[in-house]
Amino acid sequence: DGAPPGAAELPLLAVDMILPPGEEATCEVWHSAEPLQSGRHGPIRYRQSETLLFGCMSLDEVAGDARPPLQATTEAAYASIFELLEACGYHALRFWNYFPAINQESHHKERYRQFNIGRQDAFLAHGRAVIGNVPAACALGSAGGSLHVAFLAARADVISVENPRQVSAYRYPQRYGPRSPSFSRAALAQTGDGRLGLFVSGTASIVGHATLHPANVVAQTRETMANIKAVLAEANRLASQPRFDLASLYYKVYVRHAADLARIRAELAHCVGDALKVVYLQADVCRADLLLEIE
Ligand code: 3EB
Repeated sequence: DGAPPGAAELPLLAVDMILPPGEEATCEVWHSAEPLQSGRHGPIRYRQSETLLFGCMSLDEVAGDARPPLQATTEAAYASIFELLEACGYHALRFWNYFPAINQESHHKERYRQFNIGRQDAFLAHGRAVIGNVPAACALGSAGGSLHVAFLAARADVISVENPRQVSAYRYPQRYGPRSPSFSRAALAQTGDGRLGLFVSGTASIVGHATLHPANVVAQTRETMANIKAVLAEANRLASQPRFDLASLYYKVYVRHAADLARIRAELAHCVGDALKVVYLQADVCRADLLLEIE
């Protein structure tokens, strides 16, 4: 009751993620003032305007060949996305990846590493760069269910942003996995209102390529915010006018241990001030020693 006509056609993802105590259930809605059209391509449901396309899919992990099911399913998910983007001429801008047991090992590999292999194989199979001009992303552990991938793509060119404090993720050394993750620290693109939008990737307490402050959640929060600040400075340099600052962002904070939430909240309020717009979720982060990730 009250659902708008065509709601079944809307690209909607329901991700199984635990709400920390005291937090309210949240729906994230991307809206546009432009006319929108719905479409489907394989497992993808999407909605597009002249400037942007948002799509998503949920895929069960199924074994088909010798590859770990998560790796094969990830490759299939990204292959359908790239087919769609090639057909309509949009540029990948930002990906959201959610799947259960992200730090668990199966098939002699951590599942996040299996995911990275499937993702990179799809990039390579579609002739896409895996260094340099790659989209922004995040990858989090859900509480259960399928592999969920959501994405935004832009009609115009996308500008990838890196963080001078961090080794680019696509150049991480092998000790973090046989294939580097294919994502940039942020991406800039024109949005429908004629402005440049900034989409910041999941950001954590990593400097160089190493995790800093492994058991200190307050220090990890502070380091993560220093990284976001550095990404903003780099985005402002590339956008050639200073316009993004910590107070203007919308934050989503993935917290590994709900018990850390009060300390993270206090540190974030200290870094950003009263203008802070934030949603907190409980999720596993893709390195076992990371206690939070902020996008
Ligand atoms: C990091 O900086 C933390 O694999 O898509 C952040 C954002 C992280 C995106 C991804 C992983 C991803 O390496 C983890």
